[in-house]
Amino acid sequence: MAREPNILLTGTPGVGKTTLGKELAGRTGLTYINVGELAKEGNLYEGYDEEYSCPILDEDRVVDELEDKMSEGGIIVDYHGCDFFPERWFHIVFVLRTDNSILYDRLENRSYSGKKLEDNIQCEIFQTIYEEAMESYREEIVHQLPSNTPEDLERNLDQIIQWIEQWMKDNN
Ligand code: DAT
Repeated sequence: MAREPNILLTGTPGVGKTTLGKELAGRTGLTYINVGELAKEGNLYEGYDEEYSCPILDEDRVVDELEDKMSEGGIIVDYHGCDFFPERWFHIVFVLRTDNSILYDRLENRSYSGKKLEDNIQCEIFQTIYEEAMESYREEIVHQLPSNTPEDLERNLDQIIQWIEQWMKDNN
């Protein structure tokens, strides 16, 4: 069977990882995995964060759960963090970026408010996830993608699909 790359889509909540990841999977046949959903289904938590009113991800169990699939290849992983995945898993990392005012509206539409909303906007302003990605992976494989408009989405899809095709040629 042909080798396929593993792709990480990361960035602040609301930047469009799920939208891009599902569409990319649909167009390429790669498998989309949403780590938030995976954790919910498997109850892969290790406690509860009172401040943010959300469960705390059990990162080790998430990694164990994904290990076999990742070693087969052809996986698109979507998560708003990236420092706990084994570096060797990913052939390329995309950090989606959204302008603050646009992100604000998207998160409000998702019923984020108060501290949770403000903290996520700050996360984007301070490019927290981009820096996390640059610290966790080789800089050459980390790419930022603008994710503000439907045109951005199409451009990102085209660019990633081209990259996948080239990777497949080079590795098979
Ligand atoms: P994430 O998975 O990063 O939390 P999402 O895919 O759920 O983000 O997208 C959040 C919202 O923004 C959703 O209503 C779809 C919309 N959206 C995503 N990408 C977009 C884009 N490039 N242009 C316009 N809207 C977009």
